[in-house]
Amino acid sequence: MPPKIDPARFVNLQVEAHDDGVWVVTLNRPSKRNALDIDTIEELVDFFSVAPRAGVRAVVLAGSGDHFCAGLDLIEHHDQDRSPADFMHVCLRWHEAFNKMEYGGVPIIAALQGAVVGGGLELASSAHLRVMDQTAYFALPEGQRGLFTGGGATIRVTDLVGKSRMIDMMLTGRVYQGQQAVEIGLAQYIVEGSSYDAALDLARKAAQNLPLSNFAICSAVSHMQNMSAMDAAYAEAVVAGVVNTQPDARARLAAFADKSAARVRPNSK
Ligand code: 1HE
Repeated sequence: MPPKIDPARFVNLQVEAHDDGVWVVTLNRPSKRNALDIDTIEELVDFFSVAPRAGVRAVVLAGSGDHFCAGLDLIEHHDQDRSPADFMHVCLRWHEAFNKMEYGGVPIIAALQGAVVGGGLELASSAHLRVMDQTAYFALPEGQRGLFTGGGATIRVTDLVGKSRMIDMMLTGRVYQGQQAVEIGLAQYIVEGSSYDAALDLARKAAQNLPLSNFAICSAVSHMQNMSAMDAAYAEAVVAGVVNTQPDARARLAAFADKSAARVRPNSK
């Protein structure tokens, strides 16, 4: 029996099933600007551990209120006065959650507004696509707080923007927003209206692909990035062997052959 997700189990996240297998996961501590405390991280681990086996076809990841996420819960961190080993284990739980997201095979579209900062940017960069509205801004204020990134920014944010920009953001607290944030790769879409509506549209579109294709897109690409070119080419061939012969693809290929399938055309002007 495939596992089921019970939305009532979640407290710091609001978890809702929509139609077409699209789920919406919303960070739900707006009074704390959705800062990531340990309970929220555990709920993310929970949801994203089960989602790939529970028929979830795409996820919109959102934050409630005016800000997507203020990063590490600095008050919890201050109050707990953690030892190095304690904080290492905190970071390992963040990695558990974010690796489940990036490598889980379920498309995740982040809907961004307001602050996407520190660990909030680490969370957003674990999604497969980022959609920002006009209020969204990105920063890594760790340097100014006497901290360092611990939730994967050195890997994922560097992947998005490159090493020099990443170091600049950390050293100087540089903030990116608007079109420039898209140009440097922090977001893939910027919209005039609600980033949530736009992310939901993209999630619905992605959910129409066959799940095995999406699994490969949202898992294999990341794994292959970690391999040598030789190994990645080999792994790609193996994944394509499985995906491109899946029985569910036959109907789509038949529709192309009998000319009933949509053709790829340029966007209308
Ligand atoms: C928080 C947090 C937080 C707000 N942890 N409680 N992240 C940062 O350095 C970002 C810190 N936060 C901010 O810069 C601002 O709060 C915001 C730009 C996000 C929002 O500003 P604003 O004016 O709307 O809100 P505020 O008045 O600053 O905060 C409202 C409440 O949210 C307040 O709580 P209250 O109980 O006094 O009302 C704040 O304490 C609370 N709050 N941000 C805890 N981050 C694995 S390593 C990752 C490393 C990092 O992520 S470093 C963190 C970087």
